Amino acid sequence: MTNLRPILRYFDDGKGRAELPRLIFIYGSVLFEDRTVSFEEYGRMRESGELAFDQLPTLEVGNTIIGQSCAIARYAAKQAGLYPLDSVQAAISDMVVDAWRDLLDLLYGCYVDRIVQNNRLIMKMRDASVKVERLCEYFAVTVPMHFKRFEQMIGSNQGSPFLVGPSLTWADLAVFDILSTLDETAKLWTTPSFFYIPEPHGPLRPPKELLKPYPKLNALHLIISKTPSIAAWLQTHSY
Ligand SMILES: N[C@@H](CCC(=O)N[C@@H](CS)C(=O)NCC(=O)O)C(=O)O
Repeated sequence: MTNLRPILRYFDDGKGRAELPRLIFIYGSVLFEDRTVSFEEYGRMRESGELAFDQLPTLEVGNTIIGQSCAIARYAAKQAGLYPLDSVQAAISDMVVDAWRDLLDLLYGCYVDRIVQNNRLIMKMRDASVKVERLCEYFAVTVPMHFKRFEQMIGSNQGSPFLVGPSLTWADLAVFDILSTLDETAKLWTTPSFFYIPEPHGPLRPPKELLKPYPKLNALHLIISKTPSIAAWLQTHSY
């Protein structure tokens, strides 16, 4: 029998690459199952070959396993009615979500190296001092470069508070997700999580002023965080 609700699977250590599909499903009132996977369980799943590209997140839709966070989010956006129907607007929204993924890839890249070991592609943790050095560069250069572009996109979108077209799309939720992740008050920087660096090198959190220069992004963040379904989700699942 096929499962009617899609099942999203991800590690149990926070938001990461699974939060965008979650936000899209929640915003669009699409029912889904949110399952956390322990590291032991992940190892077993990887060994059995059931994971697309050996990684998480995955989305199980009926008998099909979809991998890759952008593909999962795009499927969710289509189900939620948040994927633009116009081809050009769709491509622009894809561009924003690809940039969201670049930002996450580069953030994860501050913490881990991907290497081949025992004939397997694995993630190897960097030393804490290297993590700190890379994160400082990420906050100083990578984030402003991307945020400046997002801000310009809203600025040239005919008075709309959103990135693409007149109404909210999955691209806005992607930018909301990365803004929330990079908020210096997010608890993921100071409590045990993938992004937490313990003493003596940490905890390290994004600089206070990181999000200040982007009034349109901050306004977008406010609109989304006040949406009742998202506000209710964040109350029990804060960043
Ligand atoms: N391009 C993939 C990357 C997925 C990815 O790197 N997943 C990580 C967790 S954030 C993972 O499964 N790591 C386990 C491993 O590779 O050992 C996506 O966007 O979904």
